[in-house]
Amino acid sequence: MPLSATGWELGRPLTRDARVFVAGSSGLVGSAVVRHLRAAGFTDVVGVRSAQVDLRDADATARFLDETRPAVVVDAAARVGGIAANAARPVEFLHDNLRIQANLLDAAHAADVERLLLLGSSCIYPKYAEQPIREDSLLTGALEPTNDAYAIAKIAGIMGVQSYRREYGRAWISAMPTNLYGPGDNFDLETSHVLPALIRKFHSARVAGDPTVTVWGTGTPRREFLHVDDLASACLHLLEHYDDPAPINVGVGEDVPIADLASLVARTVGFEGEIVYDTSRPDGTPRKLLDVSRLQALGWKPTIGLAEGLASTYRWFLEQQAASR
Ligand code: GFB
Repeated sequence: MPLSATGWELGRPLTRDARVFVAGSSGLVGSAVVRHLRAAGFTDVVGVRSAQVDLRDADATARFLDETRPAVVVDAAARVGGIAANAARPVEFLHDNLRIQANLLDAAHAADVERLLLLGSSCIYPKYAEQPIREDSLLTGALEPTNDAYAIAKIAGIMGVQSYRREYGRAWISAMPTNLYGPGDNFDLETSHVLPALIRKFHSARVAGDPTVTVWGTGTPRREFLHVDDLASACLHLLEHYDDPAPINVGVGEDVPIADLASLVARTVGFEGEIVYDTSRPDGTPRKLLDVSRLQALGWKPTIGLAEGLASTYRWFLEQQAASR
């Protein structure tokens, strides 16, 4: 098998008894990564709740990694949120994510973690980047103001991985997923991302018999949506097939206008009323479709289409509603 510049055997499967620490294991992404690794035969997958180990605390993080000594770390821990949460709380989105990433990378190096995958976001790219967005467009233009604090933190995470490769020869990588959705998502109407927010809005309107549902913005921005189980599959594929300093995009290669997403959610939920737009709410970046040709060249592609993924996420949402009664 070909060796990478850091000496990593590209294509070598990870041994299934390797200890893998998934930071953020109870979140949307982390829980999907844990599910996928266990289904793939990994027998020693470790997670930790932030109540047990606050990754913003450097000493606690260093102690945990020193005690756990994983061979692999997947960093799916972050303070995340939709356009409204990012715009309202830039300090937390900047500083919490900077601390989590710096603490994890430093602790992983001290614990001699041989393989690490840091997850970022498509919002790291310039607001008006050429579409579809290639990884080398990073830092070539101004960021989208509604989420520039989070974007800077995630860009710093990429730089942290690249610095540990350069200074210590670490076979560590970073991946930039597009907008994600799926089981375990946040459905809070103010802090969530658009897809779960619309599921909740249309569901509540149908149940209450409301005549209209309000969608933020103009409905014209376009977004690409990747089911989180597909992301988890891509994470394992990258851990076994990718070892390059450049971040690598993870997406489905097509996007939809928010208005079309709203209609699809209405149909999925069974809402037959009217959709109205609140243009006092921000649109955010007009488009952020990722160029996923480098990932496809590694032999990976997604398997869950938007309509199918939306329907299964809605079923999960209904199960949670029933369980919480
Ligand atoms: O998913 P979202 O909150 O974040 O918003 P971004 C996507 C688009 O959906 C925006 C519209 O144009 C919103 O105006 N939208 C319509 C809504 N109705 C709603 C609604 O009820 N709730 C929400 N949240 N949006 C995020 C970044 O940007 O992308 C994060 O803020 C992260 O940091 C994530 O990078 C991947 O897609 O605009």
